[in-house]
Amino acid sequence: MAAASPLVADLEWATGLMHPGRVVVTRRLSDMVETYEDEAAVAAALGDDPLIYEAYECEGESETPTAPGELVFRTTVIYPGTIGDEYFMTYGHDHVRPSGEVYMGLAGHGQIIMQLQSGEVQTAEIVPGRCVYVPAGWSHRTINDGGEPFVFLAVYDAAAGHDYGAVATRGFAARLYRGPAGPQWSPPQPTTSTAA
Ligand code: PAN
Ligand code: ZN
Repeated sequence: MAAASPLVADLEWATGLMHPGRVVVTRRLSDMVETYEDEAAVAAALGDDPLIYEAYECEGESETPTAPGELVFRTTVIYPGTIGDEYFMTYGHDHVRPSGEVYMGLAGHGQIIMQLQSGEVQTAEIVPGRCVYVPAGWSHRTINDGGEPFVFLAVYDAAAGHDYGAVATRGFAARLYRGPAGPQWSPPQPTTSTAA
């Protein structure tokens, strides 16, 4: 197999846009109605069909690599908003080929939920500059619980593949709601912070 070519791109931290870059994911509410619990709120919001999130990759002279051993880097912007009491979030997925991933916050405020097949859940807040390692085998979803676009960078195995089936079937074991005192996990999750 021919060697992949080096890629160079500039990131706009506030928007996630890459230069040169291209949109690789666009999800509106109509693409993910089953994600939200409040069916009446979904039905009411479907008229406007809000843009929930987009993802970008850089555009090089060659294709995005897919070979094992190569890496892909991608930015995601989740727009601010709620459907009922749930914040705008990504669909969430598993990697087809078990492989880890590094997330880094660039702008805004969000949270990530990670879940093993056993049902064990871990959550973490993501703020600009914070890195989260998602080990192999953990399904993952990110949520914008702030009032600004939540932007992050993800770096992962080019051969990882994205499997949305398990998340579609069993969802995640915890949901993040907009509560009177701010974002609230149900069931409650321990507050995660960086190691001291
Ligand atoms: C991310 C996600 C991105 C969009 O780059 O693919 O945030 O989320 P969904 O793939 O769940 O729609 C990542 O985790 N890549 O592996
Ligand atoms: Zn992933």
